[in-house]
Amino acid sequence: MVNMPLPGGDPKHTTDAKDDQLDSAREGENTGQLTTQQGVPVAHTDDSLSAGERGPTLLEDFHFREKLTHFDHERIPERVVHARGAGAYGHFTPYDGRLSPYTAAEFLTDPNQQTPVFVRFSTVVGSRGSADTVRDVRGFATKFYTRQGNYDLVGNNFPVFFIQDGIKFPDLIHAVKPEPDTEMPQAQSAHDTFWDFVSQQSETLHAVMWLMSDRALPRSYRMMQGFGVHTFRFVDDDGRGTFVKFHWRPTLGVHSLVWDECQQIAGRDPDFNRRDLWEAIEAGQFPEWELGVQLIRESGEHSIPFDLLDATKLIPEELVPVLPVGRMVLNRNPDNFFAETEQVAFHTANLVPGIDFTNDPLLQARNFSYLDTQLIRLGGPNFAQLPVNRPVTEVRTNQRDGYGQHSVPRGRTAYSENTLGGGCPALAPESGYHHHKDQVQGPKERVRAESFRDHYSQPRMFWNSMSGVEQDHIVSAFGFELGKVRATEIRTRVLAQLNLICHRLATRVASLIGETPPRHDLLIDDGASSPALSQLRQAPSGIATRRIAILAADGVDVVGVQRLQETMHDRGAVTEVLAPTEGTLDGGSGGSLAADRAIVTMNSVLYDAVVVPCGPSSVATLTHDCDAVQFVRDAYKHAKPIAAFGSGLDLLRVAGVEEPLADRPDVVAEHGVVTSVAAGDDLPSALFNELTGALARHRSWDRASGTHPS
Ligand code: HDE
Repeated sequence: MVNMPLPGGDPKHTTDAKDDQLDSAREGENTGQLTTQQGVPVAHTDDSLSAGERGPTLLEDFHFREKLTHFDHERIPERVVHARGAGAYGHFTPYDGRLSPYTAAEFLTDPNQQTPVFVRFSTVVGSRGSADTVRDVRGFATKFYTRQGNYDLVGNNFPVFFIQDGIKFPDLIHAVKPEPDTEMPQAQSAHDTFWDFVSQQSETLHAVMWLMSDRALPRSYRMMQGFGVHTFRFVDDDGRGTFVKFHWRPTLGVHSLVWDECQQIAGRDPDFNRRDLWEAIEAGQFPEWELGVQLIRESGEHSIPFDLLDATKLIPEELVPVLPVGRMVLNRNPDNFFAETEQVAFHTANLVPGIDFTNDPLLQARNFSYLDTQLIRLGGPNFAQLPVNRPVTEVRTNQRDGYGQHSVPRGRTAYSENTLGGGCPALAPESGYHHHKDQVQGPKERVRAESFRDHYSQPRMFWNSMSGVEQDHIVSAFGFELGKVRATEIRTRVLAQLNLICHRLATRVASLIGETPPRHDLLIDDGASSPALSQLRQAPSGIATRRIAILAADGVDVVGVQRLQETMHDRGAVTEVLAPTEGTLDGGSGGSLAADRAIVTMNSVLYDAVVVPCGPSSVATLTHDCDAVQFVRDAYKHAKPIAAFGSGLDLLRVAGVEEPLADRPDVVAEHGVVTSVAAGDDLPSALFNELTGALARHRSWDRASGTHPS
């Protein structure tokens, strides 16, 4: 399985065992003649066959009937959760054999094996056509096409879940989905039924804290962590088990949007995260994640201060460090959304030797649900034969028939044991999958384990771990969501729950929604925190793929812009020149510049930073263009890096930027606003460096105006 360019082809496009296999299912471009499903050439497809020019349509028009019938059956049920998603292919390689003492899974232990993968990212609540930038958990599901069969790691971008037992899943989802009488609101948790559920189910609180945090608003799928959530089990060659938690860490850092931006983007580009993934891969800027594991000896299970089987708890990295074990790169977009991203079928029970479950009751329920759901969604038991789902290993089962049977099994025998078929397919007593020999005993009963009872210490730890800005965002998010809740008793119950996490949190939220704060501070806070949970406390990442808008019009300083573009491109960022109209801009002192887009078609929420270059007539045009002024205003409000040079500073003044601006060629950089009065060849490289630093920090939350929205 090597990564080699396709013959005669695109250097970005690589081939591996899965890509090769998909080739047999790929159809050529639609360049030949139109045919029916039966391959009969079609002479005419715009008018149906009728009796007379204005007469009724004839039943014998087989082309019409086939065309309409197929169209009528184009839709399949969307996923009941995670309906909206985007996917890509890539590969995973372990760094070395460091996991060999723990697991027999070859794809995790043999650095010479590069395993093809397909990853699907998703939102949870919204329908297939909903916006990407809603406040929600993101799915992060990976199918590893290993040499030992398919392994699916079906995770999320939060390390904890809302409930402890899968039997509550339909209740949770019914509460958060649009309300059944009106089918409103779409893709939002900000409504009565969700908070009614939360207010009575304190086990939801930890995941709810994550949902109200910036983690629920990822800037990009490429910039979010992934978690397996449950405690799984590694099993070595001798059958010994080790508990394991899986982590994906993006090399681009973990970054979020702000809520006000999310709402604007939902209208301006509902495909924001999907487009970002697609475009980055097309541009050869392949997203990468490091896989990490937290390992806990089976004998050490009870040294962890909570139950490892409880999916509402995380293991702080400070307690059990995350061991980096390998790297995943996504480098190929699918050819067809429906065939691949829609039809991919993940299942928590798709395991390979070396990995096993635990008795986590949420995981046990999932092991039932995923197979069950594919049967209705993909219409029968043969969905594993769909091109995206097929393993790269050979498949030999005794299963036969069913809707959508694509293979042509040969021979007389489809049962085991047989003698007529030579005993084949034969069993694999050594290399086959063996379930871990877990000791279980106890009475049959419907009961929640005592060890699952604490629902407050980890939400509190999460809250304590946040920086001040992150806490502000959480408070505003609660304010927004509960502000949408109409039933006062639900608001009161939620505030009572928050009071058990932190009295200050409850009081701040109450004041935002005009409710009486809970009167007493009921808890003793042990001050526990896990600094690794704070996004803003993490070291700044590079600026690869960050998008910079350059606002320009006729008369712009072409030399200055070109120097900016070259420098920022060298550092991996993407620049686009936005002007009042598309076309070619005349430079103020000669030369010209291509405008990539008209300002009116874009908005600062679609970029990470904005630059206003010099050019007196260019800037004069922009200061009279409401869209350009608003562009800078929004970027400032959203705490984004802003740079301006020469006369470009005038647009910042008109937009109400309140930071100190340069009055000399020396660069002034205050709270992510980077300015210099120099232009063209005289532009100091410090301007580029300060802009780079501000982009790497992502946002400047300490703006003078202090008005950034959360
Ligand atoms: Fe899922 N989940 N889930 N889930 N889930 C589905 O399977 C379910 C849970 C997750 O891109 C469904 O094929 C139950 C936790 C992802 O195709 C369904 C329970 C986590 C995806 C289902 C959970 C997830 C799904 C819907 C509680 C994170 C999208 C369509 C017991 C660790 C996969 C489908 C994709 C999808 C059931 C809880 C992640 C109905 C019953 C916890 C990423 O089977």
